[in-house]
Amino acid sequence: LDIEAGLREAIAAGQLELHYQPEVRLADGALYGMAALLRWTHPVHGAISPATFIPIAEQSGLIVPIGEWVLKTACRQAADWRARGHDFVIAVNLSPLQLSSPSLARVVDDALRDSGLPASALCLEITESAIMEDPEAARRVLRALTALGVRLAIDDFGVGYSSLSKLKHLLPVDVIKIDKSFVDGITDGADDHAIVAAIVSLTHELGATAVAEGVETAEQAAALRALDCHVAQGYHFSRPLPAYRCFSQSEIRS
Ligand code: G
Ligand code: G
Ligand code: NA
Repeated sequence: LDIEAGLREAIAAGQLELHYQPEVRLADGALYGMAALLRWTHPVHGAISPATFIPIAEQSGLIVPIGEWVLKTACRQAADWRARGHDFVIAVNLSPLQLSSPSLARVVDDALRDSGLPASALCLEITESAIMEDPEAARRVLRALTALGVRLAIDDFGVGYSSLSKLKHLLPVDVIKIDKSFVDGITDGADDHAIVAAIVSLTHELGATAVAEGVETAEQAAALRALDCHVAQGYHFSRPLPAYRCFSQSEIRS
């Protein structure tokens, strides 16, 4: 299977789809946001994981047109949900290459205009490591994005060893997503519990929202709630779902 050649055709052939995973407020179970996650179904090879194809899309530059499709599709879907009374923030992943693309702010602005989605309803997720690769360049792009009124999230926080206060100094952060690797050990390891407690408390001091990733059990959710972590995402609440299933029944656990 030539992933790069396949990906070149995937958008036009309608093989890409977004799934959506809820981000749930721990205090009351209300829906805080939805994270948009890319899925690719190859006509012969079936489902191919983003963990496999995103790095190839990144190396080949294909992530730029694919990312544009993701932004347009996620904004349209969120605007459609809003029109039906579902009011929340839609979170979209940006890859490092998109971050260094000079057209990013225009692409985001176009996606907002096309869909009619208010900028404040869009949260762009950037990994800590993508920012730290070139902090000055990241700062310029992120200023242009925040000038549009969108929110910014630092994804996979904690694995890159940068200090939160340094990040905050570089850019206006609205959301810190705590990496799953820390959430995994929160109920059985003193270290992970202490690390998550520190990240949550710093996040709040900076006026941002803490979102825990990869929450799989009720015990982890309870531990996070006790630490005053505001929001959680993970299989305990819901797997990522295709759009048509998101508000069909009560698929999302609170
Ligand atoms: O959802 P899943 O476990 O399959 O995703 C694997 C990885 O791919 C995650 O790190 C996720 O952040 C990333 N990913 C999923 N969708 C997108 C997307 O639309 N754009 C980018 N750049 N990364 C994505
Ligand atoms: O882009 P974002 O940080 O929202 O991506 C979250 C990633 O984690 C996606 O790849 C998603 O499929 C995956 N994921 C979400 N919840 C869980 C979970 O509870 N367990 C595991 N193993 N993966 C999860
Ligand atoms: Na992400």
